[in-house]
Amino acid sequence: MAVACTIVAALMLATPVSAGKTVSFTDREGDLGKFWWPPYDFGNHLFGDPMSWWQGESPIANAGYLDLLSGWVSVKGGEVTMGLEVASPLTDDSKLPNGVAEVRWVWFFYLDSEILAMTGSNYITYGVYILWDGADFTAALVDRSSGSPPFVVTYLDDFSVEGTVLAVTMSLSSMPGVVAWFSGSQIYKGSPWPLDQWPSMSAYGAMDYTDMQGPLSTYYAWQPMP
Ligand SMILES: [Ca+2]
Repeated sequence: MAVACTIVAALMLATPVSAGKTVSFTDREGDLGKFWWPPYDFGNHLFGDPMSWWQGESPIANAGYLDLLSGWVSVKGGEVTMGLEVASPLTDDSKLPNGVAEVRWVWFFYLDSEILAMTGSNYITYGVYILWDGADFTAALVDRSSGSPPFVVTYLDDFSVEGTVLAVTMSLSSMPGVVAWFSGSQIYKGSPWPLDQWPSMSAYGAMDYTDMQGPLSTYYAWQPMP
């Protein structure tokens, strides 16, 4: 009986996998505003050495909805779904941290397979964003394949923010040739840069980027596409 139950459970677990392909990651909890440096000396920081972007206890550091715990990209048929799980739920009562104008949760997609070895371009050809100005959530795909602004911004209807999970679904054909991705959360004080322009680092804060995974050979923790 126990064996039969095990087989049934295995079949049930196998079902979602056979319905599509997924690549996922996990990330430390409580690491907002910290960057876990790669295994070589970079700016005098060695692997495992968390560098904080600010000093002391900032209210931003308590915004758990910016703290990534896991994320994934799934491909099924012609659609790609990307998700992020964060540490604290987003509710009707959630507020932006003091002094923050906008929050962005992002999935960056790359065309260059060499990026996985950090020998090629790190040009972010496609970016998918969920944006929150403290009142409304929107989602958008930014296509920078032209190489120069104004870039093509497509607002996406098929997205969700439910508790601790944010997700976006869109056509995979909107990002032809992508081979790698990683995720992060960002804050903007003052005016966030317009999505159709080059990213501006002024007023920008990188809150949480994917922890290094597996062989720690890259600056960022790029994942392969499913
Ligand atoms: Ca985290």
